[in-house]
Amino acid sequence: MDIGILGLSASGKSTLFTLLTGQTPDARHDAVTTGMATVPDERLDRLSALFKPKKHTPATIRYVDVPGIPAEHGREGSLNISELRTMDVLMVVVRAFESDVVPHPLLSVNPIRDLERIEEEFLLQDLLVVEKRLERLQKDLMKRKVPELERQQTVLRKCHEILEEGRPLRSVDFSDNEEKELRGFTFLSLKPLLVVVNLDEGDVGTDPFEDPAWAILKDRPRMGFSSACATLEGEMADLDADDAAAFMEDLGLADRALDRIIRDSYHLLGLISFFTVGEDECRAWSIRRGTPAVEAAGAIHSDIQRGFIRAEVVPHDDLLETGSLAECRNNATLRLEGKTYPVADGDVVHYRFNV
Ligand SMILES: Nc1nc2c(ncn2[C@@H]2O[C@H](COP(=O)(O)OP(=O)(O)OP(=O)(O)O)[C@@H](O)[C@H]2O)c(=O)[nH]1
Ligand SMILES: [Mg+2]
Repeated sequence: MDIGILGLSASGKSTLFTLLTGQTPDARHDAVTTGMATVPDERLDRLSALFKPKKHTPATIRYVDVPGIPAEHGREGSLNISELRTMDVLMVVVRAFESDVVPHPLLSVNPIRDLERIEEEFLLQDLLVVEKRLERLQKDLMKRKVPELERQQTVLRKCHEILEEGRPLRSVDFSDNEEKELRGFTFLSLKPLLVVVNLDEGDVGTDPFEDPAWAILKDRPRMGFSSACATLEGEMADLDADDAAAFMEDLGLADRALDRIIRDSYHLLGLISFFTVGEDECRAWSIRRGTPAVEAAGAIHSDIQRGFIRAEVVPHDDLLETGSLAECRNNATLRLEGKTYPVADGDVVHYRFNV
């Protein structure tokens, strides 16, 4: 599960990547760097405060810093396509900060224009893939009718129409079967998209998306919208927790922009968390929404999945309220669930298994 960070050059991608992951990107121009970010979760923090475990293990997600899209002479070069195709979510950093020291590659600051350029590039790349495949299919189907290929042709024709209209594929509700057909093509405009506006220092605390110009873009499904001022976040990262809190209060900021970006990323990846608790470790595990209990066990260990007997499940807030698993057993907030139970976000799960 990877989130690719992309955008025009000098938009602040690497600065944000470092703040999110603590990793310094490789300085080589074409290098790709990967780093992990911790998913902030106050539910897990509260469970750890209750159990005082030896180990506290939050969920993590992976970011990939992809080299910038050059925009020389007002025209961007091609995207680093092969890197982006393997990503699950794309995070586009668009620049809203002014700087004489670091000129914008297009010489003026306009985040909506930059986002639209990148989205156009996605559409173009997807269109190329669709057209090439449709051509091939037509040839093959002339020779021999194959039902599978005909199905693929139907879906790709639909995609072609959407892309020609200038709409990203993620804006369409495909059926499960259609989605299966499309999976292998790794279309860029089908991937969930997180837009991060890198704010000017002077605009910290304002919401850039209130500008009506964002309205059409904001209506699109499977997109997230966040903003941060990378330089300010960098300054805050150097402060200790108390000073950072005071600093944020001075600026009237309710929460950390980086935390919001990570939470939005997690959400766009389609992930939820369940917890395991105890004196040894309190830990968050990432699964897709709707994952059955037996499969979720596999996130912890394949033995637990293989030897699954039952899952003991209690919502985290019930556990926090009663204060112990034993008490939850007594008051029946702790339930026994079978293999098919879809684990819910925030469940505390204790597996019984036998191998
Ligand atoms: N004033 C200001 N400068 C910023 C901000 N974010 C990044 N910068 C500066 O912009 C320059 C480029 O930042 P990077 O993070 O390297 O940008 P990038 O998008 O990774 O650039 P490429 O990898 O070359 O495409 C650096 O000098 C940063 O210090 C910001 O919020 N405000
Ligand atoms: Mg960079």
